[in-house]
Amino acid sequence: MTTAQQAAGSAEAERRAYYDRIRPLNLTPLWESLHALVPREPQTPCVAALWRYDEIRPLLMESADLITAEEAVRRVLVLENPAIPGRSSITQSLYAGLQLIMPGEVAPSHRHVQSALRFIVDGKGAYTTVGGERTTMYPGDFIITPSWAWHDHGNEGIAGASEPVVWLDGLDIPMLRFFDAGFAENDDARMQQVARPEGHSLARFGHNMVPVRHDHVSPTSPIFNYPYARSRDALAQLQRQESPDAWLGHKLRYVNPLTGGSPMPTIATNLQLLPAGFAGRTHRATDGAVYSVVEGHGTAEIGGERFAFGPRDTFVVPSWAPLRLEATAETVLFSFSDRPVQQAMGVLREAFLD
Ligand code: 1HN
Repeated sequence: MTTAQQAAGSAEAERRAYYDRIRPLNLTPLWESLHALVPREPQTPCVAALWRYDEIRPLLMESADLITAEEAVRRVLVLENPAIPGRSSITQSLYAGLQLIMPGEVAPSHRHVQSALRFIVDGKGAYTTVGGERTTMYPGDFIITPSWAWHDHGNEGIAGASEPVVWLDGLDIPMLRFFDAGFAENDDARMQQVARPEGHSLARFGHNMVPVRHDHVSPTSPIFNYPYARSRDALAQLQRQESPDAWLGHKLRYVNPLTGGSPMPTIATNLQLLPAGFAGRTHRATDGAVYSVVEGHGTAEIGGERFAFGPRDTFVVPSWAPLRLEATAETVLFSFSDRPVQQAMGVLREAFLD
């Protein structure tokens, strides 16, 4: 060993001894962790992953034999990012799960400060009641439960149909946990009293008009069901009328009609159409995103790894991972992310590559 090596070794030993002495006082040296705390670019622990609905559906149905919706409160299989198991998180900031409600079941009324979205994946005949208004849920509908709004779900069937209904839940649970700002309570009644007719909020706010003398702007959209039929029509018309964006295809974001911002303060949502044969360019953004495939088939290349997708599959794109989308058949994708929070903080970055 050279003299220089000996000197470095004893300096290191001195430092370790010093760290040992300050640890009991709850002190730690920044210079040992500075680079990890302030990375040159995002260093997410999360990985890309895809959940195949064909594989999950039988397991979801099996869960109905194990527990009722009422006993479970919410019968959900949580989609966990494989790199951070045990945290009920699909990204660092977002929760996702697939919820099942069988014919005749009720998921009892409660409320919490976490905001929730439902994206209907499979089956019809279920409803959700949010703040006293009920809406029937159809595949592809995007539905909101605002922070602190009472909500219960049920499945009474419709038009002779009586079938299991499955939706993708997206919540800002990890964000609320981060802030230690969570509150929740159960309702006295199992189901809410319905206070307004079905379709009321869509009639008032869903046609590029708002009621005169309605001056209460809340951070959550007053529309709580954005029906698939309408969003899908818009995409179909755009496809006939303009060429697709080279990175995103035809992509629309859902808006709160009173603000033009995202429907929920913490979560942005989008619906995009990729024409058959679409071969997109690569893009990335600091908001990791969760995708639910509504229609079509294709490939998501995420950080160089290829995931083949089909209807009802879910996949997650980690923060800053390069994403390239291809569609073999005409494809419709729903997606959500924490974009509004990053925008409020002024830290959102995205790059369109290739
Ligand atoms: C919740 O209230 C629902 O209301 C779904 O359907 C998933 C996950 C964690 C906490 C509350 C729902 C949830 C949840």
